[in-house]
Amino acid sequence: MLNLVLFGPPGAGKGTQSEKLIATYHLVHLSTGDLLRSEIRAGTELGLRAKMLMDQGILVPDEVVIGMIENKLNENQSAAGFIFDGFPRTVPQAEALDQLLAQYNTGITVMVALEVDEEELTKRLLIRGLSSGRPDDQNEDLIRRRVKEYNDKTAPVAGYYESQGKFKAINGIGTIEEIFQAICEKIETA
Ligand code: B4P
Repeated sequence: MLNLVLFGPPGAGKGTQSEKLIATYHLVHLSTGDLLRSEIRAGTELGLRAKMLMDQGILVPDEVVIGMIENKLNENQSAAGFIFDGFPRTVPQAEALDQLLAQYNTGITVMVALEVDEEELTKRLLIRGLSSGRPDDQNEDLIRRRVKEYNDKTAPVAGYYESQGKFKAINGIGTIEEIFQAICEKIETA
């Protein structure tokens, strides 16, 4: 079973690369950003609460996203593996994921971190904001807030996987195909 954590700051290309990886490795895609946006579209109570935080660039509480991931793991028990995109975003989320996977006698195979500087992230997200309609992509102050939230709360997750010998970093600047090939190489040698 291949369980991949795709890691990196907002706009690093996690969603973009996930689409290519799913097609190659036949993994189930679990994106907490996508799951939260679908709750927002459905107008659920969870979605309304998440929207208030996401529109300010703030992380949604751990128990909310852990609960969503638990449901998805239960629904996909015969999967060949999972790609975790945008999750875990805090160390408690990483610990909870290990506990959930242990129930299925499995664990994370490898974490691949996409490294992209803040100037490039801001540029990409502002461009996406022109067409995505995502409120969190539409102004530079909010993007800086998201990057700060990443540096404060999410960056330590890299150390969590490093201490398990599962952390691999790649340069997230280049063509989508070049970055895809670099991720595949890390997966094949994991
Ligand atoms: P996410 O939906 O996870 O979004 P993201 O970090 O903005 O994007 P990603 O890295 O996937 O970028 P993409 O490939 O699209 O999170 C949104 C919000 O949800 C968070 O701020 C938070 O509030 C909440 N949330 C989600 N998960 C959570 C969790 N676990 N805990 C708590 N809260 C959570 O790429 C961005 C752009 O760059 C695209 O336009 C793409 O075309 C472009 N691009 C990609 N690769 C490129 C390349 N190589 N060169 C040039 N451009 C490229």
